[in-house]
Amino acid sequence: MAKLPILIAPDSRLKTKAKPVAAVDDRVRQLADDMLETMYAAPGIGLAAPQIGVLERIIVIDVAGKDEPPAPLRLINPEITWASEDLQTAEEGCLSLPEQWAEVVRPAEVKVRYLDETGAPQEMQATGLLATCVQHEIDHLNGVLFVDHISALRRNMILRKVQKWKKDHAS
Ligand code: K1U
Ligand code: ZN
Repeated sequence: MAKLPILIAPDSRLKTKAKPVAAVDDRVRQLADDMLETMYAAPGIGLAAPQIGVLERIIVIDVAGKDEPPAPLRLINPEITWASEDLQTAEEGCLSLPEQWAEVVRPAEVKVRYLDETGAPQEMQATGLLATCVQHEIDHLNGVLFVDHISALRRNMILRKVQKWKKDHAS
């Protein structure tokens, strides 16, 4: 396993649509494991491959609470097949926009089709934090950040703060 560096905005790879995975093989399984290690270390509850500079459609998620056993999910080529008309508002953060949070409105419930780490097709139904997180991660695969869902005023404020964070943390 390996912990990988996470890209911080602005970075053109975070604005690029990722390509589908052609075959779920040992390379993809290793990448998903490395992404989970990177996500747990950050710490975070999700991570998409473009955030580590890999433009492939792979996301990992674990929304288990502090007092629950880990529940890692590896989703390859995830697709939203249904979204509720009901919306929910949730506070979102992003490992590529450090220390920034904003309220984002999204469908309250989604169905997602994906391949698991064996390459088998699966479908999940998600509500609550899992619904928020899986939509946030699939957005990353399409080059979309949570700030693209908020007002231009809030977005520009956040992007300016992240630019300062990046300058202050440059090595
Ligand atoms: O994709 C990412 O950038 C990861 C992001 C996922 C996410 C969080 C909140 C709502 C929607 C999507 C994060 O994990 S931000 C960090 C975070 O949520 C967290 C940090 C410390 C403790 C617990 C959670
Ligand atoms: Zn993010």
